[in-house]
Amino acid sequence: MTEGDDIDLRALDDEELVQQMFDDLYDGLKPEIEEGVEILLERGWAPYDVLTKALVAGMRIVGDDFRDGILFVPEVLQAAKAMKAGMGILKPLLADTGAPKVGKMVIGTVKGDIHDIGKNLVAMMMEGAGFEVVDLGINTEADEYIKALQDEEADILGMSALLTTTMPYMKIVIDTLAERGLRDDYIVLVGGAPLNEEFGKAVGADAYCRDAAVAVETAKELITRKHNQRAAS
Ligand code: B1M
Repeated sequence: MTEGDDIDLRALDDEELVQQMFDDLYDGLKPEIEEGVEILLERGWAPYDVLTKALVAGMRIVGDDFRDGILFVPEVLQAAKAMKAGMGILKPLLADTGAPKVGKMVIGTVKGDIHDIGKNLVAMMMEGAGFEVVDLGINTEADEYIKALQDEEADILGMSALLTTTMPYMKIVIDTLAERGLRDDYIVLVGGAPLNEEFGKAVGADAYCRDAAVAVETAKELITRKHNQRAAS
């Protein structure tokens, strides 16, 4: 019997339920997180709000305690699994908008890095906004990104990094694109918790995206600009 079994989640009001979901995520209780997500949806919450206000906000608490040495890798892995289960329920709701396809993105977490929750979220939101997404997963090498961009005739390269030790790899990918004369063929977007605007500029990306919603907005804006430039030339 797990801790969450004691609590009737349906008896809680929204605020209490979200607090309880923070605790359940912290404790890596997958079934409770799934139930919490279902309840919030039944109560009319928008999928994006469930994602950001319950799951992403809860993961922030996990991250803080991981940083402070209160939680360790096995616990964080459990929390990540619970988060992914919640995201699994939200994915079709965020992805199935029926919007016409506006462009194609190849996305992956860079070489040496296995964090994929943020990257998955970006992929989900991009799909929801009408982009086709080719997800290369984690630990992605420059050649893999470039091969996928060419094979898939993609418009956008999205790279994610969560570690200060792996984020410099983004520059290697962008430099490799440039060496092969391909840099200007693609819009390059980068994101991940340790990055910032300045870093994005320094590695030669077109934009740094703070979160998945910004990634969607930026992708839309830059792809429209690209289409307009093509039409004018
Ligand atoms: Co890791 N980890 N971790 N970890 N982990 C961090 C990143 C860390 C900050 C924790 C901490 O100390 N507070 C720290 C990095 C410190 C640093 O680099 N300075 C850290 C560490 C040290 C490690 C290990 C080295 C630990 C160890 O083994 N000793 C190890 C590394 C393994 C490796 O990659 N080689 C490790 C392992 C793990 C787990 C496997 C346990 C697990 C990952 C599970 C998984 O992803 N499947 C894990 C987790 C879960 C985290 C934290 C707690 C949470 C990350 C997360 O999923 N956040 C994290 C702490 C933190 O970030 N505060 C931490 C939720 C997610 C929604 O946010 O990914 O930021 P985020 O994505 C956001 C934006 O950044 C943006 O949009 C998303 C949401 O809207 N975004 C993009 C992300 N990618 C984008 C791409 C884009 C655009 C936007 O492209 C266009």
